[in-house]
Amino acid sequence: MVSCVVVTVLVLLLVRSAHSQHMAEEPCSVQILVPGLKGEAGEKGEKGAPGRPGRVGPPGDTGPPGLKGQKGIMGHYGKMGPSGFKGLKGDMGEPGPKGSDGDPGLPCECAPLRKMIGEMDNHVAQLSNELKFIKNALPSPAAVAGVKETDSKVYLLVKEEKRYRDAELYCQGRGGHLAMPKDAAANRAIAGYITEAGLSRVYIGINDLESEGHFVYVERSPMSTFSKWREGEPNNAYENEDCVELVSSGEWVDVACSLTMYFVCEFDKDRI
Ligand SMILES: [Ca+2]
Ligand SMILES: [Ca+2]
Repeated sequence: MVSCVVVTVLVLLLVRSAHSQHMAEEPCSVQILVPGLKGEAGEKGEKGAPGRPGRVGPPGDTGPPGLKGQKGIMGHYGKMGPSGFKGLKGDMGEPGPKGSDGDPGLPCECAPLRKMIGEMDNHVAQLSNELKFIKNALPSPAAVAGVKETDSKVYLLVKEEKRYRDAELYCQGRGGHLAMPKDAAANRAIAGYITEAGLSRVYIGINDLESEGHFVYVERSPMSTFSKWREGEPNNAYENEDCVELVSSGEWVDVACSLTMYFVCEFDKDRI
């Protein structure tokens, strides 16, 4: 009913003269709306709300390189690395200071023990000396077949071929002489030694260099009563045999001193 009234009012305003008779008789039958005349421009409205942000634009061209930045601060410590290889053993340090005296011992019947300990101390000292001697006497251990000792002597078999004089010089350089078997036991010891080493002959410290046919020990002491010449020796063959070799049987043979062969040195134990 309200819409009919509004429509009626509008129609009456716009086409009052032409249709006033019909409108009065049929109030809601006319449905035609006709636009009115253009009105005057309204007042400018208020500024609208800001629009939505536009779409992301395409990437720009790469610009020229920028200046180098400042050095950064130091980073954190890195992780600990794996262990290195074991180093070489260091030199032995200086001996430490002498320790304080120990507590006094308990009284006991230790005389036999003390004697035994004293003897052991002597043995140790003797062995230390011998070891020192051996180290000193063996500058080239590969050349030495070994060391043999009797009660009073140490024998050294040297597997370097030398002439008689050079062999003696070698032994003298180590505090000894070419071996001088002055009794059967010493002769057997030396002969056994060279047999064990698989050798057939070695120089020993006997010669007649100074007086033909008059043999002496290399240390120039006169010969003892002991001798062990092979049958037919010494024969001074070619009038040129003034030195002596000992063969594995233990017998002696005079030979030329210019021959080179292995030799045995001897050292007095009490001088080691
Ligand atoms: Ca001779
Ligand atoms: Ca001969």
